[in-house]
Amino acid sequence: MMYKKSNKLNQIFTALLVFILISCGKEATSVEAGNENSEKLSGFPNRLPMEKPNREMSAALNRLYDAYPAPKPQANELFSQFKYTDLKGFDYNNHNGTISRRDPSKVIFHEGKYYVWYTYRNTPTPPQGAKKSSDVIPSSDWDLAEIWYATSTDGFTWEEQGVAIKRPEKPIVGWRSVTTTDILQWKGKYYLYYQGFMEASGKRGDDCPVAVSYADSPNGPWTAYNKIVIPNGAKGEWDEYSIHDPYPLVYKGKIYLYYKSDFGVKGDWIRMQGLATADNPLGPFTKHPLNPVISSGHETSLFPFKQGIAALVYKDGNEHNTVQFAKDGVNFEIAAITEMMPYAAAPFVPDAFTDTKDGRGITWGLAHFIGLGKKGQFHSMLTRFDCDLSQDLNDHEMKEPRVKYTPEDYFKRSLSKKQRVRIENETKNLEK
Ligand code: AAL
Repeated sequence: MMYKKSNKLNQIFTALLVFILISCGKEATSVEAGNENSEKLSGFPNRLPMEKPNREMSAALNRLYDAYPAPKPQANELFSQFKYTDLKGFDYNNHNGTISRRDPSKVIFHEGKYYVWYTYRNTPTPPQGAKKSSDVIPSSDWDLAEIWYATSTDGFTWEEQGVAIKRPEKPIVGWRSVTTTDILQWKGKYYLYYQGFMEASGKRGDDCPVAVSYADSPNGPWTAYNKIVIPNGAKGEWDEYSIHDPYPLVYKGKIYLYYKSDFGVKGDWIRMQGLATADNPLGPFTKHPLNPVISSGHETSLFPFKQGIAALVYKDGNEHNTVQFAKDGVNFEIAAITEMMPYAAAPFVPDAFTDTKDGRGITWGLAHFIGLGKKGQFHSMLTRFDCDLSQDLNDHEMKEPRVKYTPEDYFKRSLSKKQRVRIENETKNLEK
């Protein structure tokens, strides 16, 4: 009996040993599959390799490794969700359209406070269009505007400080409106670049060049250079009419000023981004021969990232809703696809002006929401966004690719009357 028992136990022990060896073997195969020797498998491995496997793959799988910094968003340093917070400290006259704040500058930190500059419009009426505009009636949300600024100790509650750049006297550049500014720190001085309108926006288009003012302190006083510093392009060139959204960084020892232009025809504007570089903040600026350098976007925000420059490209063009990267600051590639991107994002970029060779990235900034108010009360307001596009943060919530929407978020985007009529007609045609 004992022999039988011990024999039985031996059989069980042997079977158990064989099971363990087989399962270890399988585990090794599947683990190996996740590593470099996946060619032993006929199918793509069941664990996503983090390095490009040595095997023939489809265009999509090759792109996963060749086009993006990582094969999944959770590991992609240039992918992020965006979250938003309403700001405290700004009054909008009950959102009746007479006060607007928009197109904020990058945020800087100086002597314990954050600073931001922005387009400030305070007019007796909301915008009335170019035909009805006058010396006091704005044509657009950014017509008859000044550049104001605000400070904050926490980035959420802001204290408006008042005007930084007033509209100069006619015919000085910007006499009609000074808008859409951005900040540069260079050799201990501060420079505000801004769009200088010499006619009400919308007469032909949104036509303007870029001007600049400078100061020894972010609190001013600001001295206007009173000359056009980024001129419009030559007749027939892509940036002939508008130089918008000036966005200076310091890169490769120079001022890299990115900007947008609207071109094409009214009602079918194409928007792309250009680059102009200079050794002196007051110019001369040299436009890059490869301009436009970004094929899409609108108010495009950029920041030093590793050895290159990253860009938040949203709103317009084939490549809207992308984060892009140029390892040379010029030739941008798509690094990530995302959504609910901040409008006119104005990030806090600690190394925007340090001529860094290892840009750390961004985690927050200001932006704007446009088109607020009831019909005929068009205005905009500033907001805060947060994200994880930083080498120094690993916020899993921001790296989650799924943005949760409610059914109400979808139903808000209802069919237009024209679309309903089209659909009804399609149904009627079926019955004939
Ligand atoms: C903004 C920017 C520029 C345009 C207008 C005000 O979003 O692109 O500044 O001129 O719209």
